[in-house]
Amino acid sequence: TERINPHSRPTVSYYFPKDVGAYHYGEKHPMKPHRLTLTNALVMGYGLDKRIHKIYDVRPATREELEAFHDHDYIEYLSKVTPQNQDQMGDSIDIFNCGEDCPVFSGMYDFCRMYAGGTLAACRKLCAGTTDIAINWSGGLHHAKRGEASGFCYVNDIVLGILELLRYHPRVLYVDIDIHHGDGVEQAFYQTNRVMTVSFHKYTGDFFPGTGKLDDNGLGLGKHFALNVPLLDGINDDMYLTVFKSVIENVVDAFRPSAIVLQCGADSLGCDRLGAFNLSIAAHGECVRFVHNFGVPLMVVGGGGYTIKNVSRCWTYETSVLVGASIPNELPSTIYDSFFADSGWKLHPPLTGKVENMNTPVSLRRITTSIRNKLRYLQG
Ligand code: TV7
Ligand code: CA
Ligand code: ZN
Repeated sequence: TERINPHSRPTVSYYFPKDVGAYHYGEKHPMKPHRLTLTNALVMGYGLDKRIHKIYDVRPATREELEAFHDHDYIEYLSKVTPQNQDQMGDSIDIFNCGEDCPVFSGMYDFCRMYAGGTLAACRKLCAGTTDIAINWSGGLHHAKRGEASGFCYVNDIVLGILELLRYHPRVLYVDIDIHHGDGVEQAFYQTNRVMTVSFHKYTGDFFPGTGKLDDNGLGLGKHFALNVPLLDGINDDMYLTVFKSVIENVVDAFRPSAIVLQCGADSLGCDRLGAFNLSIAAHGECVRFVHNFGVPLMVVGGGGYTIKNVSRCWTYETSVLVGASIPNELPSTIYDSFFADSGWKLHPPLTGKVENMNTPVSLRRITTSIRNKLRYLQG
């Protein structure tokens, strides 16, 4: 099909649900929606909005839209529960897994409707063919299941977005560079050959969510259409980029996706409060550039990321990569300047070398070779 602008720069659409950064999971909780406000301030501060085709506020997703994936009873619960009435809702807390990781906070359902509404609107725009790239940094909540919350995620905007893409796209590739396994998305599409899921993550058995081993590869029609890249603590830029590029190049070759969804969880950066990898913002962004360069319609979402000054730096840099702008290392001055003093207000602070690298060239070689062999089943 023909592009709207076959000869000019790709069109980039940016989705920012108004006030999505104002929600609070709780004082001690590591998930801070405020990082979205910081990201937006830096994106605007750098003037990247001038390179973005359009910035969209978002219509919150409706109950019907959420029920395209989620159970009716679960959405009913999310829409009714409040910090005040959650004790009266009895054991529903246990049934729907809202507790410490996924607390019931004020405005929680509106928060869910907003980030999901952003990803849905973005995917519809990609289906209409009126944008080449769509960005929703508030999305990417990859752990949510059909009938329960998990790992800071209540509603799975990625699954909802991919279901929307599947109306028009024969094959959708999902790539996940959050340090956690993208279990909710993998599980939702584990039995279909129309969605290929690929997650890069820390895998040690005790690290959340505990799934995502090399040999979990799909079931039924979906056999060979789920890939997992289990990594150890402290992986550095060179090793990560070697594995990432090798795997993704082979995957795109074999699967030939008509659309790609990229989850850019920034907890894979060095110095993350919950993570244990050693990636720089430049390397994280290089993964985005590599996927972008295939020239396939692309949905980009956020995800994890718990050292919020670095999350906002990272997603700002990645926005610049996607719009094809090169931006200076000197951060623009914003009302949030105090967050960025650590590096002398730089976009690329030193983040590497804090955790010992437990990966070896041999352990990584084993993974890339195994994945190349698994992909041979696809060519049929
Ligand atoms: C996509 N790690 C989400 C990643 C979800 C990780 C976990 C916490 C955590 C929760 C808190 C908190 C925390 C300092 C860190 C087994 C448990 C251990 C709850 C205390 N501090 C994403 C989910 C992971 C909540 N969960 O991929 C309130 O860390 O390991 C676990 C499960 C049981 C529950 N307890 C933690 O990045 C967005 N949770 C402080 C306050
Ligand atoms: Ca991942
Ligand atoms: Zn994560």
